[in-house]
Amino acid sequence: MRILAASVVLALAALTGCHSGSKAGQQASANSQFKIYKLRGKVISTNPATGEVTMSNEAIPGFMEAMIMPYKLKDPSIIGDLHPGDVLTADLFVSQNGDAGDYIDHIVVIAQGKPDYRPTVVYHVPEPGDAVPDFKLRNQDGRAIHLDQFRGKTLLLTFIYTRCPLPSFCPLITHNFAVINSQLAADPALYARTHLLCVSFDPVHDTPARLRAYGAQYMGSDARSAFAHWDFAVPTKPELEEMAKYFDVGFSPGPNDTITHTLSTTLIGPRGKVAQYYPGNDWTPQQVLADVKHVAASAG
Ligand SMILES: [Cu+2]
Repeated sequence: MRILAASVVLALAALTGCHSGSKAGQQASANSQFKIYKLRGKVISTNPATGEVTMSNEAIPGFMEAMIMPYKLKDPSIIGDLHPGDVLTADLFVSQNGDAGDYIDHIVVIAQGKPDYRPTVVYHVPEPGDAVPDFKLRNQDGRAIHLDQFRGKTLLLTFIYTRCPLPSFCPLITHNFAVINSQLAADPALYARTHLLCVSFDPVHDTPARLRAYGAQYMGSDARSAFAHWDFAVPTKPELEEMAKYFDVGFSPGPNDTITHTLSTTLIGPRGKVAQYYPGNDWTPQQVLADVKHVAASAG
């Protein structure tokens, strides 16, 4: 399996474990809501005492200008792995209710300022044209499915877990999928050439029955036919690890038995290649629907 996209030189895991649960930036209580932005920039300096990395970042359209500012690391223990001159991407979690600090997580070093460390986990950032491996999962019917079975169709894939308490995370993404699903249904020819897939990263809790109930909630039906166009599936733990690396989705144990995670949505063309990648939660159903139509149409 090809792990590195052409532009990705190195990556390091920024997934945090339980050891970091008490820091200020991580009080993601069930009420907190974060908006996630993709941050990209160059490290200017690091401060191990505060767990902050000062970066010269590129503009985030609609949110912030290009500037130099410090960011709190979700996992301060990785600060020794970051060096002035490193170019990195990260997910910037911006608290929407002000009582929890902003932080960055899921850091990918794409160019090193100083080549002196070895990454522990190598992530892949999906890029158009990348061949998607034939990942295997079990769906809401308890049936084995695999990605290659959707060859010939345009496949929209995202990651969720059914217990997610944050309205702007999994519930929002699944709602967006429901909007896309019903708009596709309005065009039978397009509907026949497309498929949706929600992948759970919670194999312990997300049984087929639980996935079916969750899906039915968003589709307004638990009829078998309702799932014919939209699967909810979960891989085994080892398969999930590979999928997470490939699709650049990060998750780790969160407070109150939740899962702290990033978001990752990928549009896959009929030949099994990445057509478009949408990190975070700031994409709209209209935008993705337009891309789905474009990919399905250009495939002939
Ligand atoms: Cu979630």
